[in-house]
Amino acid sequence: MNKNLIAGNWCEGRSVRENINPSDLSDIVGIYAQADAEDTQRAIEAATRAQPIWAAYSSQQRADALDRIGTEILQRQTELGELLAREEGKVLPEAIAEVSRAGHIFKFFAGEAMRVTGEHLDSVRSGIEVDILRQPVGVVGIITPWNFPIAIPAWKIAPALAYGNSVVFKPADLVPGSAWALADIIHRSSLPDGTFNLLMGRGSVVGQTMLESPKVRAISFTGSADTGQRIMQSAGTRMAKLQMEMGGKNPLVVLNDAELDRAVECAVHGAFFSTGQRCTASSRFIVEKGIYPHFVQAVVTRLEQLRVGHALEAGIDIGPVADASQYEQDLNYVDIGKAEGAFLASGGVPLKRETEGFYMSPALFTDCDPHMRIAQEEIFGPVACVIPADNYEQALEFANATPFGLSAGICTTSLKHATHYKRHVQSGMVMVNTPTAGVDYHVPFGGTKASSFGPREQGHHAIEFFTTTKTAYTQA
Ligand code: UN1
Repeated sequence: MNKNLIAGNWCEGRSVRENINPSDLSDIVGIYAQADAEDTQRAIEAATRAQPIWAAYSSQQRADALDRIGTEILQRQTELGELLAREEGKVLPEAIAEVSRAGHIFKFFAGEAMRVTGEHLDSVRSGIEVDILRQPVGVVGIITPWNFPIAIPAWKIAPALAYGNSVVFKPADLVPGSAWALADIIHRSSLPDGTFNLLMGRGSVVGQTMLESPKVRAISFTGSADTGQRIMQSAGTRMAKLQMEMGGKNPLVVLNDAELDRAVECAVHGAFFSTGQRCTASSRFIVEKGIYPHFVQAVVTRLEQLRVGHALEAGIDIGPVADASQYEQDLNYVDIGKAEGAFLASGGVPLKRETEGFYMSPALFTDCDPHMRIAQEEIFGPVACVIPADNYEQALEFANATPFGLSAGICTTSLKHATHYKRHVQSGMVMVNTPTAGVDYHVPFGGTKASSFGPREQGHHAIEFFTTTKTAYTQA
């Protein structure tokens, strides 16, 4: 049984949970301890005691620890990738790439630990000088989703530790395996006991205790918009610092002058790889009328070539949906799309494979109206819709017409339109001739409108959330 890590000790839980492989429901990946509210309180206490000790370590010591973590992750990327693919269902090459990304993130933030700069100014009053210092926030609560079981934990935990914070980490219930493996690596990297704590368990118990504890000064969360609202109501009202990455309904605009092959690759990769289970997934293709029939035809042809199957089988392009409730939701949206009058041009049906799993063929709806539910609500599965547009201006208007604003793409050879789109699309990330999903780890990540709240994640900009400034006035 895999235990929780509290105050430097592996601890049994009051109950346990099975981790099931969505590619093969008879395969139990492991048994994981479930923390309760009391365990969570103990972890928060330990993190509170450890934080000043860890912050007093030299930047070199913090950098060395993060670098060791990154090195081990990279050395074990195949093994950890297999575990990830087995518990989450993304295909093995994607899973290995995700593990490798996590390793690089730790190495990036090892460097960042050495690059914490301040500012020095003269005061407006003579004889006084001003220093602006960066300091850790304190105990940080980290709550992560199931769709990136190691990369998202890495891009929150690594900067938290780099800047001298301590961590209470609650991974998604569905994917404790990768989180546990990461915790084990971190545990062996000689951090003071209690600097990093792992609490596997329910959001309503572990998560809620973290949200309500005044000792947890900051919460970094990635997940659904609904959960984001609840976090705001609990932790927001007690003035915790919040960083939240939530949903998307990301548009990919395809103009008449686009290179067709590239547009099709961007669309298929962005919408359907990782089984469409990415907040950055393209779920709306907004296509100018001149290229519309060619684009739809080419996407349908490409979708029919994709192989859906067991995530660990060689040659598979799309693994299963992650769990039963997500599977039901995806298939339900296919029914909603049909009922709304969209045309189901490809896929959208459950598939049988040798092993029992949550398999479905990637669904493409065409002739969609931008106001349909399938064109407005985040589905978080392999379902995309095509919306015709009269011209660039209308495509941009449709692109902006949802509550979300995470990642927006455009395929065009027009410098004029690409430049205009980069400036005017309402999103935190914009992609020209490249998929909306699959981002770099060394630059800021985040959205606008209902997609995100608080300072950006990743890259050097992560310092905004994981530190606070202190302004020091000195009269010599
Ligand atoms: C990516 O597209 O590479 O939950 C990352 C998500 C995002 C991460 C996407 N926070 O899907």
